[in-house]
Amino acid sequence: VKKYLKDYLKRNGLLTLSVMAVITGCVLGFLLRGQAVSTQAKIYFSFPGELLMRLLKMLILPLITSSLMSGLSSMESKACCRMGVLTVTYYLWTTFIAVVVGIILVLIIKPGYGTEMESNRLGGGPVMTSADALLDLVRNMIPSNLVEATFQQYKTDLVPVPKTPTKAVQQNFVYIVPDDDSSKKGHSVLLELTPAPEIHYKPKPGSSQQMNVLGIVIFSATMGLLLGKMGERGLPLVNVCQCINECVMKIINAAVWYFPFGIIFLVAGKILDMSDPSSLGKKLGWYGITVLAGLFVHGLILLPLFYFVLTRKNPFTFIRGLLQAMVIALATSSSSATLPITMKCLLENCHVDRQIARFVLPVGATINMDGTALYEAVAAIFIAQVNEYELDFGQLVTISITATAASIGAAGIPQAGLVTMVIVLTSVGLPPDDITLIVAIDWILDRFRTMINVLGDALAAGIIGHLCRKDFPQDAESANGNPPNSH
Ligand code: DAS
Repeated sequence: VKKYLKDYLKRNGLLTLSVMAVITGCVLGFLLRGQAVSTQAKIYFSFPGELLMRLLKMLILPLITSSLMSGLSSMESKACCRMGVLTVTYYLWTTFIAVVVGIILVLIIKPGYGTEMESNRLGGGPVMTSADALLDLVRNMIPSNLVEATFQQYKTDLVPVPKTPTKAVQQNFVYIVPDDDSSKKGHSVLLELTPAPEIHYKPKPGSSQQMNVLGIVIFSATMGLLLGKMGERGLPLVNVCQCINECVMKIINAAVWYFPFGIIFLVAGKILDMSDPSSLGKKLGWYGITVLAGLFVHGLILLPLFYFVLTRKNPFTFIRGLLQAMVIALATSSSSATLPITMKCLLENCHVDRQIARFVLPVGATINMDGTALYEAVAAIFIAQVNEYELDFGQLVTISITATAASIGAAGIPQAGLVTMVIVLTSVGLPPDDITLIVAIDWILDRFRTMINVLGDALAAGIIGHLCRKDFPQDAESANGNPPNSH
């Protein structure tokens, strides 16, 4: 029995502790909700959870840059292009399928019909069109300042625009005074534009939440490819990246034993802050059930099916190796913050080739968010149903495209999907304010869609690794599950 327990704890100790931590956090949070806990006490109580989030966020930048630069630099360029095309094609395909699953379910269940929810009746003109969304996505790929952008990552928020019309003065719009106005002949004046349209919420200008991670992924991938072409000359920097990557993985291996402790306070602190569950009532119940049903169908039926069809291996054995990452995704509701653990699970439990994992995961955590895409499509149609606004087929197609684009543009941070939701709503003329209808349970749904985002990225790495196995024969370390060593 002692030997069995020792083996079990060696293999599943952390996972067991993490699951127990989530349960303990929930119990503790609901127990404390009944007490009068002061704001200051809540801050102190949530501190271990805040440390956990900061630790994970701290590792994102060095992990993404070192993984991509060291991983891509050691790849043969043809193999690398094949892998890149396969990866992006697979991501777009699974994200679109997730949206279709969500649309079908929300049209069948019809959670928004007959709800007595007060909504901002239609009239909120398009604040951001799907063209804006696509432009924003491309804009985010080329951040004007990589370093500064990194530290903006978690400042993205919705900006409540003051109700009174504000005058938007455009600095460089110059109006030449007509000749007949002798008092100001030939002068130019700044023209004050008419008051900005009455909109209440919009992503803060330039706060493009994806600017940093997507920009850094593109920059690091480009650097990795160029380093690979430099041959000997690039080796010093490649070795530096290999060493950084190895150090980051060692920090993760050491830090993971803190996670269960941090998870308890992270989850309990969130529960302390959440709005009163009874206020949700049944009106949001069917909406939440629709989202969760969609995530279940996509995450635990379709994605494993794709994995089985493409690799002929048992997908649930692979998913078993990812459980630790999915628990962290559930606790943190941030796929970027979960990235270090997802990388560890892929290399040590699922034995995916390091070079594959180092490319597919950082890119996936940035642009592949099946759970978010499904959620945004369901939420938009739910809001249309609440407004008794019949969407035609063309609008459903628009929602599927903008939900896919919005999920690509969403950052892997808590409730990012709520922010990019504005794009989907305005693309079909729905009032952006109606986000307020679904905010109350978003913090719960966010956790589950983040789990599916992480699962989708990891399964993709398994599939791409299998399809490109001839290009990347697995090296010994990652084959027998030892932590990766630099070469
Ligand atoms: N929380 C986001 C993530 O980390 C998903 C979302 O907000 O939709 O993937």
